[in-house]
Amino acid sequence: MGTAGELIVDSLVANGIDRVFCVPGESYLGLLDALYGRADIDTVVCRHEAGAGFMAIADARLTGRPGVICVSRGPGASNAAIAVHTAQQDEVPFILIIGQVATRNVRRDSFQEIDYRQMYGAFAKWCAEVTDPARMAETMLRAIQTATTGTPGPVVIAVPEDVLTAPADAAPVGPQAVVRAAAAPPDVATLRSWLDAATRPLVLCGRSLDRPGGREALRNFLEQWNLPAVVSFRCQDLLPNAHRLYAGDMGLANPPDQMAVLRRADLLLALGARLTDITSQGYTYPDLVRPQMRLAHVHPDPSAIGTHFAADLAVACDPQELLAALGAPARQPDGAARAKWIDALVAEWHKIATPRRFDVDDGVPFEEVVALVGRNLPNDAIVTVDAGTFGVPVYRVIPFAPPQRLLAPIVGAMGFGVPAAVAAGLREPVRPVICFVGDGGFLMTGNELAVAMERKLPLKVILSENRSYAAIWIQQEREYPGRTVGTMFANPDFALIGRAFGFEVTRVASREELQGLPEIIARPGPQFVIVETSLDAVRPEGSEGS
Ligand SMILES: Cc1ncc(C[n+]2csc(CCOP(=O)(O)OP(=O)(O)O)c2C)c(N)n1
Repeated sequence: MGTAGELIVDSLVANGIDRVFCVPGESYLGLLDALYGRADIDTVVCRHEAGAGFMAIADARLTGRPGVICVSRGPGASNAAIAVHTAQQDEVPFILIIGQVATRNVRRDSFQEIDYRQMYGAFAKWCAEVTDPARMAETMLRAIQTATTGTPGPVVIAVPEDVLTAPADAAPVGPQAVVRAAAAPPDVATLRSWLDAATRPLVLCGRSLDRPGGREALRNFLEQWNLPAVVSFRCQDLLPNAHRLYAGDMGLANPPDQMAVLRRADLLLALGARLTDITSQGYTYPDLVRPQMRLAHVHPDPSAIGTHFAADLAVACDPQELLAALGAPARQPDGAARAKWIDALVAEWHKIATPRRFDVDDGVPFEEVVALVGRNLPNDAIVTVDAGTFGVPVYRVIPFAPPQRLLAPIVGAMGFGVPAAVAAGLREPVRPVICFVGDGGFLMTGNELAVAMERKLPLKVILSENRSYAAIWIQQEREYPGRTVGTMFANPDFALIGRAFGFEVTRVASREELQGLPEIIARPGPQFVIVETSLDAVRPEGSEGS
């Protein structure tokens, strides 16, 4: 008979999970021991639980399976909190396993003890404390089901150290059946008739389509029905951005002219998208609570529908199932009118997406760096982005096209970029992985480059050095002109840091030097590019934060 710790590992493996990220702790030795010598699961040793969590999130984004991290009690579990929050807002299946204090000491305020059900109760989808090894199989079943279904999200499992080593007489369950609800035929018929009748339809597509087959189904649907689409916040990689039906994204600061056109839609089909804060432009698009246009909201999670915006048609189903059921239109819409509507939308998007020229001499405008990378982006590249003002052009001027991937924190958490790149390099060793990160975010995590070094990952890290938390500095300049505080800093020698992690380092201090960037990115080994970034270039109004 195996232990409860072994049952945890067997349950993960039975569900296709072949990698866990961890920082070890004395409170879960029994689980670590269950990972010993296993060829079917890769244990990635990390240096900080936040980075481990971000790696697991990026891995989950690429596999569709839950990302898993194992951490120690109190301090380890506290460090992991940012990943739980990110998994919740980014809709990522995620399992955090915590070694809890021994059962005899639970709720005694013992050394490093936390009640995780209280701590994580506010933002995890589910939080369990397993006090009986006989409940381990059931707990893993529910953990995987909860993390992956509806709106995917984080699950926390705390297991006392003595429970981990206790015998557990159960077989692991897996692979578990996937919940994939189909739309009811009357709803499909209604939506078909609405799509047919609409003069100015608009599809707002979101994270639920970020899974195998989702992108292809979406593109096919839009082309068949001749429908323009916008993507929800930071989901640019759902559709080719140069496609004639791509009308941009719902971002941190969509211009008023673009919003005026979007408001003219007479049918909004929210497809696999949650209408949350940024995507709904601060709950202003569509109109709260009764939208100005017909709203059809399709999402796997019924609780994501009708929470802020009253839907005229509410369909809780898998978006891909709905697209399959919708099929092709019976007749093509009026060609000229539809073309005019699409043109109006796409014209606004092109105004935003066109890279700008900057007349500055205090460094390299990072938008020009991003535009150059975008023009030379390999077809199968994975781009990871941290949070900061350097990242803003990534969402506008890189014309993403599947199978290229964008791994950016929807929650806007700094520190995500580097660990995400490391996880992507581990998962997709032959695809080019490019990471954009600022000098603030790089030092929030960054230690994950030790894993890149250990596993010999040829990552391309492009670090924007402007010696400031510029995204916040800009906002201070706007709201408290001349009174900036807490946003400027001194930097260590990043070239030494890059070399210490085994990277070849290049410093780009001028536009002339920038021209060599595509060649550097195309080199086979790990590359660390430090860009002397202009602050003047990000001074204008309308710059974004996270
Ligand atoms: C973990 C975390 N802490 C704080 C913030 C608030 N914040 C958003 S962007 C930003 C500055 C980012 O600085 P840097 O990485 O240097 O990029 P820059 O804005 O200078 O381009 C800060 C502090 C955040 N989003 N996440």
